[in-house]
Amino acid sequence: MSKMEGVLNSIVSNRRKGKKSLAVLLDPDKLKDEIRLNNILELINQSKVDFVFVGGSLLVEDNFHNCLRKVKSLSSVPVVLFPGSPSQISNEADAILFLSLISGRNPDLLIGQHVVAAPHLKKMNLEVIPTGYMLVECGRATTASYISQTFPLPYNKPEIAAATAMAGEMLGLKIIYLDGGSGAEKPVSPKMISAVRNSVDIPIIIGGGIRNEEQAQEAYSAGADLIVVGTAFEEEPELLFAIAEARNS
Ligand code: 1GP
Repeated sequence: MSKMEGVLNSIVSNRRKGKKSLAVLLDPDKLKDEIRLNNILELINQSKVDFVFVGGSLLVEDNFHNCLRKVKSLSSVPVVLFPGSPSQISNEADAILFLSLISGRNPDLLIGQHVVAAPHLKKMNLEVIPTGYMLVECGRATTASYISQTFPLPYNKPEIAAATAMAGEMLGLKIIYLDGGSGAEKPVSPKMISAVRNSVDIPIIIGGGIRNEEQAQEAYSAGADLIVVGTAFEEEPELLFAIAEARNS
């Protein structure tokens, strides 16, 4: 991605070319150890990941800005904020997913926190990407569903996911992010991904519970444009090389 192109344009143009993308999610709370962070960034650079997402539903360690600075200084991969709250905003990143939690009915996460964040974002040089964020029940309660105080979409109801994504696209959102939540027991089902794929034209991000190349491949084949891997990468960073391969197969 060139600096001028922007993150959203790059995802959209990759989608048009049929090119799949991969993002790694870094949780700043888990990256306080500088040596570990340096090693991880080296792997990220070598594996040619397309984006680094930074954020978390609940951050308690006060390491967000430090982590961002490190990532920006040691890697040229575009950095996208994936914020759990308006406190996770920084000019150091390239873009922010401006997440509206459209699977839930918590007004604060549909529009409330956006009102708080908007005047700050307006003054910043950060690309804002309007994102329809949908939490999906994937085997266990996750921090995201607990903290958001919302019911995730039922795992076996692709038609609800499709209708929700359609509404998000009609409201003008530019990307749909279907997320089983960090550490989900299983990934969002290929059935649900294809139902959403067949219902909207905008790019689809899939994350939560993707732990190997096969699961990544299934998500891509079902229609994901970009997949996000967090927990599996934290547990076994080298896995990234295999998962990155799934983009091209
Ligand atoms: C969570 O989609 C991300 O919001 C990544 O999930 O940590 O399970 O890979 P994992």
